[in-house]
Amino acid sequence: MAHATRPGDRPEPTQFLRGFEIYAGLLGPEEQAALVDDIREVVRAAPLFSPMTPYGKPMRVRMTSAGRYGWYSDRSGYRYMPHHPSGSGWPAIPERILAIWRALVSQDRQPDCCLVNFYDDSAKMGMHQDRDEADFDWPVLSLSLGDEGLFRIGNTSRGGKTESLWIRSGDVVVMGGDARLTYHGIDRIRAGSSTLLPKGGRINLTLRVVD
Ligand SMILES: O=C(O)CCC(=O)C(=O)O
Ligand SMILES: [Mn+2]
Repeated sequence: MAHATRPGDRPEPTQFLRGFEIYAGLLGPEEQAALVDDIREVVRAAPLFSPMTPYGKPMRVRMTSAGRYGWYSDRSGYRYMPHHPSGSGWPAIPERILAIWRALVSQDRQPDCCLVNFYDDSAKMGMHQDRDEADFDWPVLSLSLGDEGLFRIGNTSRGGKTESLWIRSGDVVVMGGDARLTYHGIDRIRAGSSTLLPKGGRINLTLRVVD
């Protein structure tokens, strides 16, 4: 990481927004490129798919996961699954990604799931809470690569005023504490804003403790 990583010396957030900790520019260009290689391996083992919402519409974002669990959705609802829709197990969470969790969240408990979201130029994600996990004391760590995404942060109940910020490649956001159940979403992708991914688009990784 670009910032200090000595044990016990955590990087400081560059901004707090509605209880979310923003670490702008935490990951330098070389680390971002290495993370993209890691994600390519994950996607080779567990191809991206478009989950169906419980309402019967396919999600605009394509997804897969690494870890003991992967996030999944279909007509039966949102949940974590121990295997990919193909029936294969999910690949392990790459070590480089776990190291970011250890530096910012915990050395004692690993995340169970690394959800991989891929946004093409026209993809977005509606306002939602992350609430399919058993224990909301653990934060969700979000890491972004590639094109910029307009991240909207709301409140702990639906509706009300919101605030938005552009999340750039290499930025990390930790959603925890009183903000663990704050509504959030991605309004749009700024096509061509990064050269990290040869074909463009945005990758977002979220690390989650599930059970
Ligand atoms: O893409 C992002 O920055 C947010 C992703 C997200 O909220 C989720 O996967 O639950
Ligand atoms: Mn979320």
